[in-house]
Amino acid sequence: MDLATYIRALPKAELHLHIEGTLEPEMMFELGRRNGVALPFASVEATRAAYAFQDLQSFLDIYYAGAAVLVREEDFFDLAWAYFRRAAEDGVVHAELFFDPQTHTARGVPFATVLDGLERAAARAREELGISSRLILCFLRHLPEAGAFATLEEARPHLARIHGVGLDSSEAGHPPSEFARVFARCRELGLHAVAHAGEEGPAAYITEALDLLGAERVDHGVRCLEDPALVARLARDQTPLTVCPLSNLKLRVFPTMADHTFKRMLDAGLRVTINSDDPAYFGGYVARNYLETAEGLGLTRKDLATVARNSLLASFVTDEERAPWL
Ligand code: ES4
Ligand code: ZN
Repeated sequence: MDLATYIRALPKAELHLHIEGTLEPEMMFELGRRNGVALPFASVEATRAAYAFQDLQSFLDIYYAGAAVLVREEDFFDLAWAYFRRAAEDGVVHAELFFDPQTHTARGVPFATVLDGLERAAARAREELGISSRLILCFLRHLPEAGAFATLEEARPHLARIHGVGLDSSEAGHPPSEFARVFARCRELGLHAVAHAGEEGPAAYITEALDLLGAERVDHGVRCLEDPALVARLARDQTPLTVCPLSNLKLRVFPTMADHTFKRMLDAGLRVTINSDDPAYFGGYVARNYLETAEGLGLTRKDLATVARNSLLASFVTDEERAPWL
């Protein structure tokens, strides 16, 4: 069996996936036409050509511009349904999807429109593809705490449909501490908590995410190796880290795959997982992330099976739901 086939056959959970980051240029143009939203690109080809990023911010500028074509419930359905179909091909049995309500409500799209479309796709994925899923609402950290609190208020009537909260967008200069109060409120409401930390920001932001936000998983977390005491803590507690190797290359966190710290993190006994982040922008869905990481860092099939198993253990499903996958 070749390596790509082996990887696809591993049952895996995808835990770090921004649904807005699965918007392929073809769909971007189709929805733009459908909704009369003009795009800053001349064609699908010109769009792909513009995906040469310098850093996280240069990506986010394009990512938020693209998301403007998402207007109606069926747009969110089409987006998420396309993702689930693609994920099924990669052997994903469970997905925990991030969504960024502020990106949409700021344009006048109702919170419920976003949620209804995503949920309808999730229900169909469960039924037709056998993929279970959860929704994780992300607060945009480049916006003030008040915006996060306002978003939580909008989410309140829908909390039965939202499993957790996360923190994303521009990391540098936006430490987790700024969102400690809103995360405390979310945890009181029974929501799970995760946060992007240690992607471009320092290891200290990972510690803050754990101590001040109560993060149960760290999204990215690749800069943890800069703090040996933090690594020891993450290993002791088996805190899951949702690493996104192709994202890290596209956003120049590491110059080449050979420079990526994933293998060192795995060898340090950390509960690392592999995820696609924003696959339409970063050049690969989850199985390609596994494959390129394995090829670049010499991961064995046993390593890859450990990583896939980590993803199932790190998901927010109940032990009952998890049992058949393990
Ligand atoms: C993101 Cl790669 C990444 N980092 C932070 N925030 C994000 N939102 C979407 N993709
Ligand atoms: Zn991310």
